[in-house]
Amino acid sequence: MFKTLYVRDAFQCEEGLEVELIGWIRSKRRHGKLIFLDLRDSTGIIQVAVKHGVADNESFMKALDIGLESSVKVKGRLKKDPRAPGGLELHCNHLEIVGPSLEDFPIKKGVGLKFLLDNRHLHLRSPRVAIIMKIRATLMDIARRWLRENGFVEVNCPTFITAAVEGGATLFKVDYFGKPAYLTQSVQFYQEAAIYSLEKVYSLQPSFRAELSRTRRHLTEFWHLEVEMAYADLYDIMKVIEELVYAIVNGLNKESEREIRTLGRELRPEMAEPPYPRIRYSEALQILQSKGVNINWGDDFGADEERILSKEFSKPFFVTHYPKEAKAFYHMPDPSNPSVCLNADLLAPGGYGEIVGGGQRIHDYNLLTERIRENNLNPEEYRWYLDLRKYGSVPHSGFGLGIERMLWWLLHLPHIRSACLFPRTPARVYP
Ligand code: NSS
Repeated sequence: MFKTLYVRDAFQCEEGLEVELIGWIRSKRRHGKLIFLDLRDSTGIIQVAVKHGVADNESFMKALDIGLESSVKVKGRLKKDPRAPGGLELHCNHLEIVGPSLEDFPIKKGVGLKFLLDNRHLHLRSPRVAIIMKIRATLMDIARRWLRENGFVEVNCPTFITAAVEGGATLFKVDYFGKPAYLTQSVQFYQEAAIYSLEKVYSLQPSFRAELSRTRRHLTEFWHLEVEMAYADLYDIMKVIEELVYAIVNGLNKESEREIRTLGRELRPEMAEPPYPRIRYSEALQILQSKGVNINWGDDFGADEERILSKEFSKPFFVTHYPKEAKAFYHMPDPSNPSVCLNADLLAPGGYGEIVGGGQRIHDYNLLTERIRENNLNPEEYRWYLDLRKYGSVPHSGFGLGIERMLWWLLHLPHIRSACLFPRTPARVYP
C-alpha cells in the first residue's frame, strides 16, 4: 500500500517503505538507463532515481522526456544512498505527469535580475524565495501573538482616506469618489479613534507611498504593523517597541531557525535584547557631521544618513526628539523644548536604518489645530481627527513597523523587494 507523503516526512521514514510523492521537477540528469529527477514540494527536495527496468517502460519514457517544473506523482521505494542529497532517494516504479510544462521553463541559472523580477510569478518556485515567505509568515504570526498576549486588540482600518497622515508628497491619488481621496500611508488616525473604546490596538495591513526615492529599502506598497495605546507617553511606547522587536527576533530564532540557517544567516537574540541605546536627533546630527556628512539642523535623515549612522551601532537604537519641521504635524512637541518633538525612530544596526517610526501624539485640541495650520494644511480636512480631541482626549502614543524592512534587516536581504511575494516599487507594478 503506497502512502502519499510530503518530502520532509519521507526523510523521517524507514528505508524500503513504498511511498507516493507529489511535487514539481526541479532538475533532471541522465546517465544512460538511469535518470535522476529532483522532486520539489513545499517542504523540501528529494532525488528520484528512474531506472529502466525498476520503473515501468512508460514511466521511464516520460522521465526521459519530462520538462522542468512539470507537476508529477511518483510512486516507489525509499532507499538510503550516501551520494544522494540528504542521504535518501526514491527509487521510482511509476511516474504520472499531472501537468506538463508546455514550454522550456524560462528561469535558468545566469538569467539577470530584471528577468527574474519580470517573471516573479515563476521565480516564486525557487526554494530560497519560498523560505523567505515562510519566515515572513512566522514573523507576522509571532508579532500578532505577542500583541494579543499583551492586551492589544486587532482592528482593520480603511485603505481609502481623505487627508495625508505622513505629508502630501507621497500620497497616491484615487479618482473615484467625486472628491479627493488617497490610498492610506498609515492607519494611525483610525487607530487613534479606536483607542477611546479599545485603549490598546494594532493593525497589520498594507500602506502605500508614492515614493520619491528609489533605494534598496523603499517600496510603494508595504505591510505595516501599527500600534496605538491610550495613556502612553513616548517612553512607554519605546518600551513596547523594544519588547516587540525582541519577541520577534527571539521567536524567529526558535521557530524559523532551520529556514534562517538555510539562507546562511543566524539570529542571535542577544543582538536585539532590550534596552536599546537612545540618542537624540542633536547627537545623531553631531555623529553625522563628524563623519563629514553635509547636513543641518532641521533636515530629516534620508537613506544615506541612516546608513552611516546605523553603522556606528551593533544593536537596534532609538533616535528621538527630532526637530518639529522634520516630522508630521501630529507629533507632540517636547514641553521642555517645543522646537523638538516627542518622537522615536528605531534604526537597525549595520547600515540598515529605520525599521520603526512612532512617538507621542498631540492630544490637545487647540495645539493640534495650530500645528495643522503651521503646516499649511486645512483644519477642515482633519475635522474628524480634531473631533477626537474634543471629547475626553487622553495622552496617547503609537508606532508603525515595516514588515519588509524588518525582514530586510534580519535576513540581510540584498534589496527590500526580496521580502515581498510580488514587490511594488516606483519601477514595478507587474506581475
Ligand atoms: O512614516 S513612518 O515612519 N511612520 C508612520 O507612518 C506612522 N504614522 C506610524 C504610526 O505611528 N502608526 O513609517 C513607519 C514605518 C517605517 O519605520 C518603515 O519601517 C516603514 O513604515 N516604511 C516603509 N517600508 C517600506 N517602504 C516604504 N516606502 C516605507 N515607508 C515607511
